[in-house]
Amino acid sequence: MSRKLSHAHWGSFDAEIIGDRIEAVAPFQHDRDPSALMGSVPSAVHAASRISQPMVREGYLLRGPADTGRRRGAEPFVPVSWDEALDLIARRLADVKEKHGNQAIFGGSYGWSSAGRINHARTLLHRFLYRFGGCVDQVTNYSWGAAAVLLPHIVGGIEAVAGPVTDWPSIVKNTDVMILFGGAAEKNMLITTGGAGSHETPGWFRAAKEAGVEFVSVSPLKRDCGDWLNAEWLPIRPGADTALILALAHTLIVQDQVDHAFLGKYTVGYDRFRDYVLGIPDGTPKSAAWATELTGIEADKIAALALRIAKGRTMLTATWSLQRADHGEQPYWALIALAAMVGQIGLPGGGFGFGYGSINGMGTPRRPTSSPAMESGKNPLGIAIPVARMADLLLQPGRTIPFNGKTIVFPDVRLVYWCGGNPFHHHQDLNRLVEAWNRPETIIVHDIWWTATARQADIVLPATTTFERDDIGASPRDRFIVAMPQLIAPVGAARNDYDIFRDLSSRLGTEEQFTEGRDIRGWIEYAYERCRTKARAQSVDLPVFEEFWRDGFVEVPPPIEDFVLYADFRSDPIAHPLQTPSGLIEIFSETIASFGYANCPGHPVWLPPKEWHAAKIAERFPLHMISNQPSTRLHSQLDDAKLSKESKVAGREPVLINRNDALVRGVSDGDIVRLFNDRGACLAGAVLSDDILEGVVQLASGAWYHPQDYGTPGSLDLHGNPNMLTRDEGTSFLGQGPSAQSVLVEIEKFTETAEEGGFAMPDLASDQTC
Ligand SMILES: Nc1nc2c(c(=O)[nH]1)N[C@H]1C(S)=C(S)[C@@H](COP(=O)(O)OP(=O)(O)OC[C@H]3O[C@@H](n4cnc5c(=O)[nH]c(N)nc54)[C@H](O)[C@@H]3O)O[C@H]1N2
Ligand SMILES: Nc1nc2c(c(=O)[nH]1)N[C@H]1C(S)=C(S)[C@@H](COP(=O)(O)OP(=O)(O)OC[C@H]3O[C@@H](n4cnc5c(=O)[nH]c(N)nc54)[C@H](O)[C@@H]3O)O[C@H]1N2
Ligand SMILES: [Mo]
Repeated sequence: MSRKLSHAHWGSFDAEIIGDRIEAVAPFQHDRDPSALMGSVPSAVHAASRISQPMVREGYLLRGPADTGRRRGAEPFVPVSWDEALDLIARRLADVKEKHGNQAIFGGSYGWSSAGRINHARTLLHRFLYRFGGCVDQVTNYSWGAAAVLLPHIVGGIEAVAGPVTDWPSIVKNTDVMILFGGAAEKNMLITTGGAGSHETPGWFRAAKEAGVEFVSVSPLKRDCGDWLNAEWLPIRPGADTALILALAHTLIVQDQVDHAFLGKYTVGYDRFRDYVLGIPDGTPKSAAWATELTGIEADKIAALALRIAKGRTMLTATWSLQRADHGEQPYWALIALAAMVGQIGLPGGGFGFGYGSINGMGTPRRPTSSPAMESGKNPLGIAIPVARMADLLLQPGRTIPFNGKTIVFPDVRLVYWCGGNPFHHHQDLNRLVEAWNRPETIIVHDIWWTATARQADIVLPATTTFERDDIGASPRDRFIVAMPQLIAPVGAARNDYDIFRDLSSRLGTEEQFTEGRDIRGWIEYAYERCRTKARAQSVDLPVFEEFWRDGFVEVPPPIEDFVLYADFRSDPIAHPLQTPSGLIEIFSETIASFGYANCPGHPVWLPPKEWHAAKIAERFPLHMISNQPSTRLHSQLDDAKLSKESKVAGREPVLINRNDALVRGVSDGDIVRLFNDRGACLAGAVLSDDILEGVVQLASGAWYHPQDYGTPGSLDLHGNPNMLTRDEGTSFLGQGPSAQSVLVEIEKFTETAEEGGFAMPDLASDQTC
């Protein structure tokens, strides 16, 4: 047996290896709060759902892209050799490029891939395709797509949502109360992009509590704040946060608690916002009483909260989920306006910052040294769609959509190449995606497991996990850089994405540009050394590569001083202006107003979501479904592994239902239920609870989509993927972010004989081997 340190998005761990198997894992010695997710690693790596070798859909192998009667996902796959598969892909890419140009190749390939920064699947696909003339790409992200577009207009950059935000030492020492819109669920703190040597966020929350910081959790779900935080729970109807924030602003105005000196010196456009809040242009004051109707929170509680916010040092924060909703720009913009009215932006422990409760490492002290990374370079085609408009792109070639003041024209996509993401997990309205996915002539997917995306491809290539290759892991939200030496031989015929793309590049005449003469190990050393040079410029001495690789990790020392977001700007707004047109915080944005978008006007406004409890359609679908991040896996990763499998109820993803809602529907704990609306339906396993607001149900994202009939829109998902039900519409014309959280459903007890709910292996044609 040997023992080696390794690393994943859910943290670093020691792996125990016997032969070519990872048998067990143990926490990394420096991790303050190791994540239980590591316990799923052995079963995931050695799962029966691993793709064993390259595969081609039978109809595609026989008829190629002319195969119009294709039934992706329903037909058998034929195993082929690596050479056959790579020759086929190279031929097809060259063919599409020649006949239709690079704009017919969609290589956006959104997805988290794995924590290794060199074998980063999506980056490698981009690196490969950009050297082949480019591809249609995706910009922004599913996590905070609306904020990514909004914040640069309002505060001149994305720091407030991506980090660095005001750090925890500053909060622990200075904050009186922290208002958590969307809570701060411990489950979310298990994860960081690029992984974490140490999970520090839970510890910082605890330290803040011990230092006397008070917490208020505004959320429909009680468990969005663990009991350990002793937070006051203010249950709110999903989608109503903007109304609450406007009412808090209204209370501050009528109670004369507004910091006019701050507004005058650091902001523009407050007067227009104030008039709107007072109801001058529309006759509707956004008072606490007005918001009670919308939020379900009593007016006196709203007024008391406003006064509490104004009284001491207050940190206002919201989870990223709030902006993954219809008009998701509004709660963020409104919260910034509220923070400006309170006047504490740029003060220690005060102001605002998003995502403290969304991901591990937000606010963890970290020197601004760079992380090692692979580079994709620039897309020579220069065409990119907002990330979540992916099904629109495939369905509607030639259509134009507004996006952040510009117009995007959808090209005619013939070939889709996905590597490191799982759209049949992450995209909204999966029935619509099935329809869209049927359009392109060729779909190529690299994955490790038979996810629904791999299963619905024409050509499937098996990728190694990070544990089967050398790599390096790091995150800007963590102090550790971690060596990721290969632990075991590749499982089956799996190959590294890097090697696959190198061999494809070689067939297409771009190998030298792709590799720049380096193999994987060469890139790891190069990336580490570059990072070391940059660190030196900031007086941080990192060991040489050999030493780092031998020791397995390096810890970048924490900064000496606390970090306070916008402190420079506050100290001198002339010398340190924000990168906005005015150089100030834009409570009213002339730029956004000039776009003329009714769904995102020039200042924060209340715009009711199309789907929520007060919509007409609630008569038919009265339950608001939250599809949040899962506690037992990372998105769809590790679903077919220990922790996630153990959490299933009757073989389905658990759905949390308020006890009263269950009672009137005759649903008991452990029943299989059917969730449905006009877009689709899925099964799930009922879990009854009092910790969820009445009228709200919660079904975590990430259960592998397993329809009764693959490739057929409208088919029932047997396993519990919430994206069967979600809406595939942009947050607004500004951000065009995903709006998964604004969705209504109905639930009924499922009384038919249920088929198997979990993973389903695709059929493999048995008469062919490679
Ligand atoms: N309803 C609803 N939907 C949501 C959300 C929500 O809140 N509600 N959240 C959204 C958010 S915030 C996000 S970030 C997305 C996440 O969506 P994704 O990032 O697409 O989800 P993952 O499951 O992480 O998908 C990564 C895929 O890459 C594969 N993979 C991992 N490592 C490698 C590798 O080295 N090589 C290759 N080739 N493949 C690899 C995994 O097997 C997996 O299939 O989901 C979004 N979807
Ligand atoms: N364990 C685990 N952790 C993860 C991930 C994972 O897959 N697994 N994914 C990571 C990723 S990619 C991301 S982007 C982040 C996402 O981080 P978040 O977006 O913060 O995570 P969610 O779990 O989607 O949402 C947090 C909570 O917001 C609440 N909420 C939903 N709608 C509303 C609303 O309208 N109003 C209010 N007030 N609250 C609402 C829900 O109850 C939900 O539990 O999580 C990261 N952390
Ligand atoms: Mo995300």
